[in-house]
Amino acid sequence: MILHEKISGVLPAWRERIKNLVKDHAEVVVDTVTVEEVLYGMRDIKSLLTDISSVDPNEGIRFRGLTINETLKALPKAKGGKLPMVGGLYYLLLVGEIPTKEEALAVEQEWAKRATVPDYVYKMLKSMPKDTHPMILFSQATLALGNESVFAKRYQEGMKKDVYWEAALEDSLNLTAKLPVIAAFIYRMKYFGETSKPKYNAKLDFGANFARMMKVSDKKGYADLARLYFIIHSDHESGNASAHAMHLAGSTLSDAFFAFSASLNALAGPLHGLANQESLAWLLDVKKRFNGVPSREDLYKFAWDTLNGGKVIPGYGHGILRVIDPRFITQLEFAKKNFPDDDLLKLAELTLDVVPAVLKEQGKAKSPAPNVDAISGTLQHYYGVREFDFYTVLFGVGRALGVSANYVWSRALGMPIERPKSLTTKMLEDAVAKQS
Ligand code: NMX
Ligand code: MLT
Repeated sequence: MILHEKISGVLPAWRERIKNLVKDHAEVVVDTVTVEEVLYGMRDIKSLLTDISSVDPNEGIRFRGLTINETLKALPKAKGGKLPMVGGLYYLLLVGEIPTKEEALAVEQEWAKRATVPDYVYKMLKSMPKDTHPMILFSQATLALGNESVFAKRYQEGMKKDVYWEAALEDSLNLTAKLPVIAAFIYRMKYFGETSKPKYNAKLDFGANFARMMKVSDKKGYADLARLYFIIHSDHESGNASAHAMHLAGSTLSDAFFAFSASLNALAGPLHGLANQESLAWLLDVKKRFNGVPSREDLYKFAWDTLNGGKVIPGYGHGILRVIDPRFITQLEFAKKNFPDDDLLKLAELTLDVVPAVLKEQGKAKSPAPNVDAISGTLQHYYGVREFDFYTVLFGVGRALGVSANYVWSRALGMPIERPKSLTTKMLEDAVAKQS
């Protein structure tokens, strides 16, 4: 299998680099820890290693060194579409090189071979109460797939540490192949009462398959939106909650299914991935209240009412970004190109004009700029996916690509169990007293 071959090729030199860092430079200081950082979500402490992506606070994401625009330009395009194959992105994340068309297609073919979801997963999903949140269903299905984990089985058989990554890669390919099928099944079952199993078509790529299985391709272009969506949501370095949750669970040698379920459980919070559902709900509330796109003044007042009600304005602010999220800009450009006259798009643009000003006036948020979630729902809404409590599942399908690539590399580089040290309040006060 091509990914296995390619990673095997680059791995020895990478292991050597890590070995040398530990052997010769173990005591070099990379960062210091302040009281604020201990008390404030460990925000800026540099303490995680990843080569899959990195985020500069003033620029945004780079996948293996490439900005979003460079990534979209460099990756081979899907047949019949304007955007790249998701398989090419997975190759880039895992291998660190831009794939040829054949290499991207080889990943797509691996997925097609592995896309069958076991019957017991469908049965389990069908047995849940109808009002279950889609993220609960999605996380449960992911966890259930662990029954087939290659890693767990080989570990029990005494697998050697230096080949953990091979089993991790097998599990990651099996997991990522099945996620679009499970997500589409949850969508059709929950909102349309359909319980037939979606069929993956080996002649189509990941994005086109997803569009077909969701059955929302009434407007042309949903396959391209799916490709764009999964690519830009794939990774955001290692410290965000969903990536970190997967890394932490995986560091105990939990298999990729356990670890990804943990990742989804972190993504499901309103301060993280669930903000995409909240953000569209907020825009729709505005539209309903003012019977369409309001005036700037009305929107300004509405935004202040949200803040005065003790709520956050979803889709705005960020843990580390200090500029407009480039993932927001990419989606805005896609929307302006494909449906410039949409009312919700106009409202999202007006919000971009008003909300940062309101947040600045309030003076609390470190960044008043929009993040990825401020507009992703607007795009889904246009193409007919209007059941907004489903949106975080879409985020999860994309996020699986990055966090599973990290999971494979963490096993390949022999990353140990993660275990930071905690302090009591008294210890912290003592540390302060000692230095004052
Ligand atoms: N609306 C209202 N208040 C905000 C917002 C916002 N959009 N963003 C930050 N603040 C507040 C924040 O609640 C905090 O208040 P307090 O001191 O009372 O606790 C203060 O500003 C300082 O927060 P920051 O240091 O700027 O932000 P932090 O790093 O703690 O949190 C987020 C980052 C993303 C959780 C925060 O900006 C937020 O809640 N945004 C809205 C939810 C959202 O869009 N989340 C999705 C993020 C992207 N993703 O996909 O994960
Ligand atoms: C993400 O994509 O994970 C979010 O932007 C949150 C983050 O990076 O902290």
